[in-house]
Amino acid sequence: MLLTILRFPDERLRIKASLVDCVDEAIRLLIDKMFFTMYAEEGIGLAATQVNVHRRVIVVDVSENRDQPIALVNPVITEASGVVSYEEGCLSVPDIRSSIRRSNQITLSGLDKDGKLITFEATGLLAVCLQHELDHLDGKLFTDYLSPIKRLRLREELKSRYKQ
Ligand code: K1U
Ligand code: ZN
Repeated sequence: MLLTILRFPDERLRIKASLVDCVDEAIRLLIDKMFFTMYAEEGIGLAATQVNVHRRVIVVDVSENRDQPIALVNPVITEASGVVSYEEGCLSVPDIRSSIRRSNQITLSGLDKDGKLITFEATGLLAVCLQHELDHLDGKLFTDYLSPIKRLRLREELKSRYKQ
């Protein structure tokens, strides 16, 4: 049930995910496995790209009690406003955190587990997490937003870690 999470700098994290044409049993099984993996790894979100499935599926749960799961298929941001900075982490880039600026309020549409179209607004951490997961589906990592100097420092840090 536990899926393997791809780790930076795995090039498969850069693959752009394709649209899901039908929310069938296989997609529902993938969603269940993604939730299991996200909770097991103590994440607040996970994109299918991170588990080497290149389809547009994400799961998130930013609630304190870990009891407000949201699964979205083919998610699209239709409106975005405001700016917020949040210290982000990523299950594909372990032990690295960095402050990233994103929209503070978004409107999102997508299909739920039953293939029903849903639209909702998100603010704060939920908005940040959803944007982070949508980026994964486009092959983008939060480290791509860092300044060249911060990215260089990160590369050095990861290089020394992999040497040990
Ligand atoms: O997509 C992922 O790699 C999961 C990632 C999502 C995320 C975290 C923070 C900001 C934006 C998106 C994580 O869940 S990493 C774990 C983590 O950083 C965290 C865990 C609990 C509360 C807050 C952050
Ligand atoms: Zn991530």
